[in-house]
Amino acid sequence: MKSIIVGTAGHIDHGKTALVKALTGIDADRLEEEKRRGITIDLGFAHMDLVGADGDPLHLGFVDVPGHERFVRNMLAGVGGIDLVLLVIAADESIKPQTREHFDILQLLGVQRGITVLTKSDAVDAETLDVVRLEVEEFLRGTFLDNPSLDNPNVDTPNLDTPKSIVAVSSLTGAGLDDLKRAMIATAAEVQPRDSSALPRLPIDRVFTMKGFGTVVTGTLVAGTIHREEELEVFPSGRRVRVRGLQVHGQAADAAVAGQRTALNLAGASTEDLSRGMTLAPVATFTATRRVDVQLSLLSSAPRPLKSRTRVHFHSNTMETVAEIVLHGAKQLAPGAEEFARLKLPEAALLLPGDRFIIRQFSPVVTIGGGVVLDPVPIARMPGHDVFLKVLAGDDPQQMLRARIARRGYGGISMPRLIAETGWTRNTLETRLAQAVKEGRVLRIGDLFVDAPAMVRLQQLTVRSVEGFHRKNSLVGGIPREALREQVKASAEIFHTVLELLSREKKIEAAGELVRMPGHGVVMKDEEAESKKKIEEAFATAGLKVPALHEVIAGLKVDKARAQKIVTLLLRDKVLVKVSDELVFHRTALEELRRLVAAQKTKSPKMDVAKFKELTGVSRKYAIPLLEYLDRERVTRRVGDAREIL
Ligand SMILES: Nc1nc2c(ncn2[C@@H]2O[C@H](COP(=O)(O)OP(=O)(O)OP(=O)(O)O)[C@@H](O)[C@H]2O)c(=O)[nH]1
Ligand SMILES: [Mg+2]
Repeated sequence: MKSIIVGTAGHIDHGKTALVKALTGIDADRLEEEKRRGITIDLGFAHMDLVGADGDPLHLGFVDVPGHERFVRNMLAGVGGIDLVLLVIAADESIKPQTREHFDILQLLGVQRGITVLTKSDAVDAETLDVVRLEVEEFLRGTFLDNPSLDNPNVDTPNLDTPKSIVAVSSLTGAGLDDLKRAMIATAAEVQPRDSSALPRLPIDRVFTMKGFGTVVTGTLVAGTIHREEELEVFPSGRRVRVRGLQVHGQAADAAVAGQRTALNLAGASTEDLSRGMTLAPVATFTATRRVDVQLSLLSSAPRPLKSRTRVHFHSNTMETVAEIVLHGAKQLAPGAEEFARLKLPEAALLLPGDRFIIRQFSPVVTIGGGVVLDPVPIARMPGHDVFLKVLAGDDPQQMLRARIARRGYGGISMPRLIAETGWTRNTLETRLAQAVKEGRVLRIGDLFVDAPAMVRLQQLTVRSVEGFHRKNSLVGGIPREALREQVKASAEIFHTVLELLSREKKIEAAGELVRMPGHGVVMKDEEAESKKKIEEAFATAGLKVPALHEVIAGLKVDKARAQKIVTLLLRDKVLVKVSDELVFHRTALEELRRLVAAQKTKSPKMDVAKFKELTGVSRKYAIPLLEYLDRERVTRRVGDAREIL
């Protein structure tokens, strides 16, 4: 069975609700106020079953929208998930302002299929009807409602009269309704079924409580499948809910699939926790965002150019908020023009690539444009940003993925983050990445996908860093791994891979803790080697009564700068240990000190400075820095003037 969603659109009082009732028998005006005032205020719902062009059952879910200009925001909440529109134009009034505004909205939202219905045909004579038909044909010329069925050679409707793209009906007399049904069946056959294996998303359009059930939400399931007992996440609040019960088009069911009007009875949330505009989606899969990069079009009917940093009403799916628009390429956008832009939202919302949206200006509140979400996780603008957005605005999903991976450089991107940023399933991503991985354009490193050219850049950077290190530190055998990793700013996993690659190609040597250029050991001349030995000996024999460093250096054959480097080397190798700015000790002397202090503990756990001096035989000048060193090393702890031995 095919299920599609049919939406109405058109000016107030043009007979949308009457038409839905004439077709389905259901009065979609459900509010008391609507019945009293005879106008639609909020969305209404109905459904009917037909037999599809292929002989299979065809289920139509209707979303009836209000035509009143004050309720366009409600219309926008309903029109997001529709597959096929009935553009309703009353034959006695022809095209009116909300005919135009609704039609603009349908085009901006990318609705692909529809039928134009001239209602109230009983209220005009044949001549008037012809005139209106001509007017409407003119109005629709070149749009998606311009004879779509007739132009499509792929549609095979052998048993049907050629469906007309403009159908005149009377909901009062029933005239033309059969033509309309035939046209709907033919058009429904052209509707691409929505992807039921995609990740599910249900934008909520109604929330209410039902006696004996509790909290119920309804919406058009725009993608995927939702099962009974499934756990879902509410966006943007992050609340987790469980699907206790599920209805599709008013019938209890075990699962709802994309393209169906869906009602969910939820456990884990009350009506206060939920509202129109929120979205239900799989748990721990997506993140709500306050920044999106989009492709934006300004209607040619927009009253004035749109300046960057303008604030507008923003509508997407069932959600409504305000957004600040920052144009990427220009200071302002002329009516009829298109531009990449970044939208800043006051609160986080779940938006995914491909989501359509509408913008309306503040005053007067009219629709001025709309567009499509390209990137829900924009990174700060960088060179080539426009090229990146052009790829996302294109139609090659493999190229889009490569661009998304490339922009992460050698940081790479994990599968879960790719899912969150594209809205695609793991399977879809695997399929779309397979070729790039096979060709070596994208590398799989652990759970990361990494751009191959970025990895080459990292290899070059790593080699340059090691070379640079050698230049500055001729006496040191190599750069410690961790220091190198911090210098090139790579994650542990990626860095490990790069070192392996470079070692295998013999471009570097990564032996033990140090990384160096091949064959680059420490080149120490005889004089330096002798000086190193002298320094070490001077400190080793001094014990805790160490000489001043400058005195030791002064007694060497090498010059001061080289001597300083040798000391640095000894400090790095932890042969010497710096205890304070002036005091350097040999490692063995400090080890001996620890033993002494530990032995003292068995006699008394407390020790003052005097006791320490007595124990070690050092003067106060050495005692204080040494005790502070022991405190830092957690051998002792200062308690008042004394030390507690730990
Ligand atoms: N004569 C005649 N009257 C109609 C026909 N269809 C609707 N009407 C009348 O037109 C009025 C408006 O009809 P609705 O169906 O409520 O119009 P609507 O487009 O849903 O209006 P909103 O939802 O408020 O935008 C009602 O009084 C209907 O009885 C028709 O085919 N012929
Ligand atoms: Mg109505």
